[in-house]
Amino acid sequence: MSQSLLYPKASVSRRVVDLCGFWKFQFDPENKGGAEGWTTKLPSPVSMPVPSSFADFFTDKDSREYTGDFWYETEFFVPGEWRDKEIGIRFAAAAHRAVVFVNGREIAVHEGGFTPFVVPLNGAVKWDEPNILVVKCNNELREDRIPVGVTATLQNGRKMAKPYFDFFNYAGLLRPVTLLALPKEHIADFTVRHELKGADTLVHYSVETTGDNVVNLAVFDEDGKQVASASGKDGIVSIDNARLWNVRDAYLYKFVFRILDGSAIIDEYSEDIGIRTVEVRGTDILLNGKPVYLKGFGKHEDSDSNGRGYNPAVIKRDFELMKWISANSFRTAHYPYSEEIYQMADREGFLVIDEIAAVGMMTSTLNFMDAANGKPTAFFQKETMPQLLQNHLTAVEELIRRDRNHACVVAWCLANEPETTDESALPYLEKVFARARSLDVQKRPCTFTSLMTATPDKCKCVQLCDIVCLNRYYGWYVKGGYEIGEAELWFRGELEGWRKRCTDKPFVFSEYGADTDEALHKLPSVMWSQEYQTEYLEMCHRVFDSFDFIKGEQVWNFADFMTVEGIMRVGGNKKGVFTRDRQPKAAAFYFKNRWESLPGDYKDNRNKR
Ligand code: GCB
Repeated sequence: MSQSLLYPKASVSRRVVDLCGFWKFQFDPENKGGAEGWTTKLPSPVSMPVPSSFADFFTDKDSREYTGDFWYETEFFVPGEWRDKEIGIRFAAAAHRAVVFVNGREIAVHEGGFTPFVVPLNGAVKWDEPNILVVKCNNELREDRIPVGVTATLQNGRKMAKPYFDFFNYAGLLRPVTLLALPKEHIADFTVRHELKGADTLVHYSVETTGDNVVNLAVFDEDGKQVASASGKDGIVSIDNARLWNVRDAYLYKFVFRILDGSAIIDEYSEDIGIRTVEVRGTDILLNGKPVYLKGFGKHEDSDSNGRGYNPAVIKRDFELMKWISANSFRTAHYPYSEEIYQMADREGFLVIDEIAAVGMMTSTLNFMDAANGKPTAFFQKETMPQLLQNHLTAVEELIRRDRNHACVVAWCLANEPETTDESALPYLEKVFARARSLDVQKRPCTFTSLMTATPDKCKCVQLCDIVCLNRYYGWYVKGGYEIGEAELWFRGELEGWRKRCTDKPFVFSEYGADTDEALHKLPSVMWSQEYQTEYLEMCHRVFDSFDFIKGEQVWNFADFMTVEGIMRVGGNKKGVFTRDRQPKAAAFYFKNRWESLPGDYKDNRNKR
């Protein structure tokens, strides 16, 4: 069971119990929990909601900035009638690492704060009795783990996170925790790959189970009518006149997988699947063979009080705002998001560039400051690289296994702004790209986002990308304010360079943006004012509109978000088109106007090849 990352769903054969609620919680600054028996009982806990990030609940700085080990405790009950089942606890996300104890016994360790893991429980639980679940988490940043940073120890002995990235290091049991009971023989995983052959739609599927009984697949349309079926662990279903999944026009078929013993159902698992193809051809991104232009955002999972904790209300609001503004896509900067976000994107027809938590891959301790100056940091030459690569590859596997069946996922973003100005990045990233390509049966495009200083003459790795994603800040970090006219010339100059270097790839602006105070209005504009944000965006779009290989714009950021404190940030990063509490800045109305008027296949180049 521990291998299965399938979303927890009850069915005729499966049981799911939600373990969320208030748990006990305690910081362990002296690292003494293990020696003092906290594995069965926390000595002086406070209550803590699960899921959540702990940082923004407390009123003192030591708690907000807390870095080190912290412990959770709760109780759960396992009914005796589950004795013949395989049972486990599923953590949807424990940032950044966790050790799990049941009734005092260590039963699992997991590294990586943004992907799920299941802890098998048989053998460790007491049936028909309460069981004690204790989780030791740790949120220290290191150069051999993702996201990358370091942990400093202050003179008073307290630890402090020094991220190489520009978002607050929120941590904790960020997403739901569930108790699962599955039949011993169960569906562990499956993949689907879609093929459009004239009027025929073929779905190639492959199911992994823990036994040898027969597997059946039945496919139902949205009215509940069965439209196809097949038998066998691997096979093809053909759907006549299939309604394809499209941008902002989603259609989801229900795929029901069953393990059967004669007519008896041993296990049943179902998933809503959108049928579509995605590919890159020349400078086009094609969905179902038709070009698409990405309009949208780089986002964060970030909200008031709950930090990076799962927040269904904010998820709902974000999708409503994205629909209102006429966006069609977003990037999950800078880590895999909650599974429910991809489910909603599937349902609403949004295109997602799915990013891994490989962020901070250059030594840069002050938000973005070092990243902008171009000074080499020899990041990929550090001795921590072999270990970092191992963790990175495991994270790629977990990301792709978790998300590969979502129609919304149209590309994998395998790193944010790695230091690709240095040759040493190439062998590292080659391995990461090779792993991703080998795991995705849909062969979705792979990319990384390119750092500002990795210009066409300096980037050593862009050839790995199927779509080139540029993070560029001309008019903000480079030549901002009154110099914006020069910024535009520099910007155009760089793009001319790219036109020469990559003649046959689509480009997407995965970041561009200007910090903006929601209360500041200035005539004439100055940097930080709402007027400047719009002028800056107009300049960027003028540039994008004049290069036909640019196939998308995802502005940084959807909403203001929290970062470390410091001279670069005023209460966080303010590049949001919306405020942190999800209200529009002036730029939101500007975007609405622009995106409503851009056709879905804007810059269709097919007839020019
Ligand atoms: C970037 C980073 C992003 C930052 C952004 C900024 O290039 O990828 O994490 O928040 O710049 O606002 O500086």
